[in-house]
Amino acid sequence: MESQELMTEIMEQVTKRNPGEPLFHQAVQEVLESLEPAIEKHPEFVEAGILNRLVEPERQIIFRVPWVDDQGQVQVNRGFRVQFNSAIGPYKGGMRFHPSVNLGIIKFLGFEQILKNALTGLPIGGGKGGSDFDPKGKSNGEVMRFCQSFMTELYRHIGADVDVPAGDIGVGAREIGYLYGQYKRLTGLYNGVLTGKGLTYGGSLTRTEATGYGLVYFLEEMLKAKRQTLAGKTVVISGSGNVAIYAAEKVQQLGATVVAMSDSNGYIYDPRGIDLDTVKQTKEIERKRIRSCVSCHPSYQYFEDSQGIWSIKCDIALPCATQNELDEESALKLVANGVIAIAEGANMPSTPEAIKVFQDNNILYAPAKASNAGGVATSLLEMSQNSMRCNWTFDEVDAKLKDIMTSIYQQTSRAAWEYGCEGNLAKGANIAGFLKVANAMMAQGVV
Ligand code: NDP
Ligand code: 2IT
Repeated sequence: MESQELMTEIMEQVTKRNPGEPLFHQAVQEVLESLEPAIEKHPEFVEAGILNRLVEPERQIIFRVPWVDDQGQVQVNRGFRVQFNSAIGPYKGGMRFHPSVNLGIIKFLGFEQILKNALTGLPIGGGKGGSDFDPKGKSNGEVMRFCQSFMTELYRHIGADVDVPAGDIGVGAREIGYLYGQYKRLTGLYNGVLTGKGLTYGGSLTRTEATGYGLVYFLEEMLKAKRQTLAGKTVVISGSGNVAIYAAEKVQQLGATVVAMSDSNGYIYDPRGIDLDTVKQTKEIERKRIRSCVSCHPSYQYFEDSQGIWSIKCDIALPCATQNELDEESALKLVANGVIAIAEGANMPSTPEAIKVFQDNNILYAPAKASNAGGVATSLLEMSQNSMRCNWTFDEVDAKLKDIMTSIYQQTSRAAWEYGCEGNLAKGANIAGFLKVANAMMAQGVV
């Protein structure tokens, strides 16, 4: 069968088997489209049904999460863990707590995670989980009771050598702490079963910063290839959560100016630059909206429209909030305003149409599964330290993170070149990640 025909057939199967899951379809489609040259070189993968197996999760767990709110009312949420692929190591991937979470979102994230984790060069398979629970506006007591109930089911399915969850949207240090406490209570085990732990109970230095810093290390490599640096550049960053804040911190350290940041309500803008201490205080400590930053900095302008952030003139755009947040219209505005590079901190933040705009206009484009892999890579460094019963310094972990991001950039650009699409890092990332997973699956037989 022609490889194109095979891809169409697999896509039809995915759509039929997973109805009503457009984000999962989108993620699979983007990967399949780019794998054609790899499949043509490796007919043995087709014969072994590698692609058909890759798009079907090994296991999908859905469970009830009952808890009692501060008014004494019983609340019921839904919990998910999708253990997608364990060919190269234990399942690994974050957990998202957001009201929009459903099985399709977890599958799209889990599928992306397989190839991302392969690109890190570390022994981790792909998985993802979460819940439609909304931590926003909940008291610490409510978040704790929810996390305890969630873990009371999840603990049966995870383990330090089985499946190691971490954070994602809505799951940060507070949630990981409550989840870890309950896991330890239920199992009596003190091991590295979750990553993103606090520094006092097994966490790793640099894990908090890792996704954002890693994104900027990847961006630096991409710019270096064009003899450019970050110094003096103007940067727009969407989101103001974990990834956005530490991406902003690193670009500022490297001499660029972050002129705008956002949340799901709107964005703040100041051409002289955003003060990160205020953003950290507002978002990490006070858990308030980004517009509150204006009270400390009257020079900031606030716009109640998070999409509008892409109409700001900038050299570099870093989408770090959520999927499909940057569409064709926004991409066209960025290009018209002279953007030179886009690097994705969020998972699948650019729509397929936006990616086409970047590629058609020769804009440097760093795809999420390569450029945001620093978070999960540092999670593996946390697991290593837990197993070795030791702690590395901030600089040691940061240096390893930087090496990993450089290596991901090199693998990705080399694969693009080898498979006839030089400069297309999106295809390069998919091919390089896929080849690792496919070779491991081939070696292990039909399982
Ligand atoms: P956080 O919960 O810390 O922050 C999320 C940010 O994105 C907030 O500013 C939030 O605004 C905004 N946001 C969330 N949902 C939406 C939405 N539907 N529309 C507009 N804005 C939204 O999450 P992270 O920073 O950890 O995650 C951000 C992205 O990075 C996600 O795509 C995640 O999958 C990805 N990622 C995270 C990694 C990690 O280690 N944490 C690793 C790799 C990727 P608001 O407060 O208004 O909701
Ligand atoms: O999307 C991601 O890579 C994450 N949310 C981090 C996963 C992890 O296991 O650290």
